[in-house]
Amino acid sequence: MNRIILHIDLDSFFASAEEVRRPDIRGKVVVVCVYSGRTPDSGAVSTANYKAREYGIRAGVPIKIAKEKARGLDAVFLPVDKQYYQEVSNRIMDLIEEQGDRIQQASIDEAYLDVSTKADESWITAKKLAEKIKKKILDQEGLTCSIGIGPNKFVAKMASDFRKPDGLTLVRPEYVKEFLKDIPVIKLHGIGPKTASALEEMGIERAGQLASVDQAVLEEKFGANKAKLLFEKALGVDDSPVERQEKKQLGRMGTLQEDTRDPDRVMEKIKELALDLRERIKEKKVRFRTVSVIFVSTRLEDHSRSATIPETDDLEPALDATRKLVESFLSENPDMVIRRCGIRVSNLEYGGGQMTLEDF
Ligand code: DCP
Ligand code: CA
Repeated sequence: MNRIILHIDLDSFFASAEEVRRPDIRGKVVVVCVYSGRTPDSGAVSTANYKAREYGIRAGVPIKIAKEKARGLDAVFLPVDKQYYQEVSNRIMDLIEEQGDRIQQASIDEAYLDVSTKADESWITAKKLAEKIKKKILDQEGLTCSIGIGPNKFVAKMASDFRKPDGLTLVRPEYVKEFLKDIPVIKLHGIGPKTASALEEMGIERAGQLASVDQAVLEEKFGANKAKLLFEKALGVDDSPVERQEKKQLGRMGTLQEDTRDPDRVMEKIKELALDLRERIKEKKVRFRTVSVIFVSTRLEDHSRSATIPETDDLEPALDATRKLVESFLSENPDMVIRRCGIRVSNLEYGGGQMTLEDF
């Protein structure tokens, strides 16, 4: 059966996440930095928004040089806040997981989704699903992403990279060769800079050229295994499966009907989300020991509160704990009005969790 794989990649993730929570910096040049602390400007750019990239400011550029490039521009330099990006990422991965079960998270802002079905119209269905995912991520998190759809993970990844930001690229199996043909070898996912420059030295600059090189020549230069791999990349062949890894947490987020500070309203929403989460817990046969409530305020501040409970697969006792978390959070934050909220379980035991140390 032909496979259909989606690759979802958030656009300028850390920088866009900063723009979401800080409306005052939207539209400016936004540069997120890892400061090493030696001097005020030592360190490197972690990522920059697309506006900044127009001026050559991108991941890996030394902060000092980035500042020179940004001179005279309306630019903001911010330190990385990994905890915040992780929280946003967790919510988005939960959201993607709702759309299809076979998900493999590839990094903090990337995931593969296997949506293969037997239906003839499934490429069209896949495209509709991709549009739906893009819309959900934008509506719920204010972020754009780029999605590639292809017959395997490699092609899907190359397709998501093809048009960025906010792209959607579908590559049907019969167009894979044509699609890859003009892509520079250095851009082929999995080919490192050393191999790329070795290929360039041989006059091989694009995937199309690589695909038509004499096999013996490639084998002599790189050995049989590597040569095979290079041909596969050039032709867009990849059999690797979308490997579902055990998630470390399961959660659901939702937007309140109205912004509120009323714990009853918040709990109403959490109970509604818990219905769906309960199904997920049953399907995955997990038990959990931590329950968290997530709050997003009207000013888009992000907060969560957690409680540890005796290990269970039952959300009921967890809901009692969440009520307390909601009440104490609201009284600790008298000025905060809540726009979105969610519930999450973590500290998971898979396989029903009946197996304990005593079983051995
Ligand atoms: N990252 C980093 N240092 C790098 C590359 C990335 O700290 N050298 C971090 C910041 C990015 C995040 O990882 O926001 C995701 O990496 P991507 O390579 O997907 O880059 P972006 O999402 O920023 O940009 P793009 O729109 O090109 O995907
Ligand atoms: Ca990205």
